[in-house]
Amino acid sequence: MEAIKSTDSEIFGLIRREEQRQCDKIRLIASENYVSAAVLQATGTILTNKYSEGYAGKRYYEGQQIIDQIECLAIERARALFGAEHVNVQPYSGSPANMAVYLAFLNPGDTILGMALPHGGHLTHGAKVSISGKYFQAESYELNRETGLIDYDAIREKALSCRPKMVIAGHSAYPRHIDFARFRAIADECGALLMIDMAHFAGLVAGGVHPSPIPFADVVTTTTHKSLRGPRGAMILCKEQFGEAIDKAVFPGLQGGPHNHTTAAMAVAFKEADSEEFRNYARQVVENGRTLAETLHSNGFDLITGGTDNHLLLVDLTSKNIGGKPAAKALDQAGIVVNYNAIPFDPRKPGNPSGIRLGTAAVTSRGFGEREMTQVGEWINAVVSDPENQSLLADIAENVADYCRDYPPPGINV
Ligand code: DSN
Repeated sequence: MEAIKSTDSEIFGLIRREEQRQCDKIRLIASENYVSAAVLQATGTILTNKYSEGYAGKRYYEGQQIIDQIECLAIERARALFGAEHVNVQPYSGSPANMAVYLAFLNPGDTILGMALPHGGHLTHGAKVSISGKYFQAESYELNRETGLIDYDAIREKALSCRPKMVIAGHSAYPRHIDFARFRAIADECGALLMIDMAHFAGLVAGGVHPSPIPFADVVTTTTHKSLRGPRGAMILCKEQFGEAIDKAVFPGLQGGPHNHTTAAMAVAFKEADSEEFRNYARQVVENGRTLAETLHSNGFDLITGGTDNHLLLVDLTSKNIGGKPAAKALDQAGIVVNYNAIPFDPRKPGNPSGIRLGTAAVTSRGFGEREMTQVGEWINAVVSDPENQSLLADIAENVADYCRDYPPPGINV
């Protein structure tokens, strides 16, 4: 970073501090991860200098001899990794990927049916504040009030009554597997397309520890930077018959030139994900989720659905007499970074909901196993039990930073 240091000492200093923060804190934000040094290096290359509107063999600027090869490699690796017929690696991130799918298949005013945001869905699945809820007739399904699980019969009933043009499965905060075959059957019965957003669990699918949505969906979208451990970006995977519509929607429908440095970093990440090492990582992510769930449960925490099948836990703090926001703030002070999150049928406002969301993808990348997750669960319990005790929070933060020193994250060398 010598050049950044001499050109812009302010930004250099801030990057260094962020590196230190990422090393010293326990990152339990379910959508975050640490990329490898190789992915990081690819992201910071001269590929950022090139414009490449179009697709390999059909670009609108010359000089694509190398870029075409990079994009084709990324596509081929993604196709092999996920067993997909057609892949587009150009979406800038998850929200544009979802918008491109809507642009490909829907007209303004068409009906879509997705999981409600406060029940674990994503903004772009039809939330009223999002363009997906403003331009489309967005209907939503909720979780079962008693179990916190997806209620497939209720979704079927809703789909048959609102007749969506597209059914959307996938989530940002649902700790269990999804029955993709049930969603396929519901979409077929009401004549809808099925889009599955696997952003959160794509790495677990690649690692073979989560059912794959590919055989069931017409279109699958995913970011590449969550459990998949790639750069910030996204891709769309679909049946061959939809490939042309998807490509046209991404470019020229929604975006301009692809971010070639990101495409290269994706290719590197897909290569890394196609390995025994990554499959072991994915297994450990899920094991770590279970261990954290057990530790919290034994300390009296209520978990939505009672536990987890994936990398994600949704904790209801109602019985602990604390809101999600003050709990998240106290945990951050203690060196444990989480986000506050609504729980299904949350009686509290979104600005200070009843829950926190935890994820194990990032800590597993730095080598945490069951022993470490038990320790993390005990620290969370100590903080949530006494969140205003400043000296306790400071002590835990110091212990956390010491502890983290033995688990250097990939890609960071401080
Ligand atoms: N912001 C992501 C998450 O935290 O789940 C979703 O886009």
